Amino acid sequence: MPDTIHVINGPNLNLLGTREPEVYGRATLADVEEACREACERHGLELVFRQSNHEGELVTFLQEARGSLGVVLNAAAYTHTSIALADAIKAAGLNVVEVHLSNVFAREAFRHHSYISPVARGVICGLGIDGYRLAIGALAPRRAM
Ligand code: CA2
Repeated sequence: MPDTIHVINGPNLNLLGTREPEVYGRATLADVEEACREACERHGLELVFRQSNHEGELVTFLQEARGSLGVVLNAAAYTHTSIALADAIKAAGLNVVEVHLSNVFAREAFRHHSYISPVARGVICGLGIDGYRLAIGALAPRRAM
């Protein structure tokens, strides 16, 4: 378990690549998973990759990530609304990197506030699918070359 990274995706991200490519790019969620798997393999880490449209299920996923190396979390719209997800991160003592495909600060004002950021170790936004790779690299233990 200590060498596992959990990548957790929130509501509507199962639709990636089907609509709004100008905002979210053309990659599908399967492409995101493949990129994460490659990044984890490069660092010798196990990957658990999950998506849910349901807030409570995302809370369960976070609880199940307890004891892992870290979590890459794109909570999608729940980023801007969910105290439950923030509480779950705190309660499980998780090392979380918050990721967004789009630059939320260049979008509507309601996307500028995040309940996740104050309980995250770091935040990456606006870099598309690369954000997930960078987050995995940030969570991976540094090994001597
Ligand atoms: O930029 C991101 O990654 C977001 O987390 C995506 C969320 C949005 O609510 C956040 O503010 C920023 C929305 C995900 C919706 O995904 C779609 C995928 C394809 C088509 C339409 C929506």
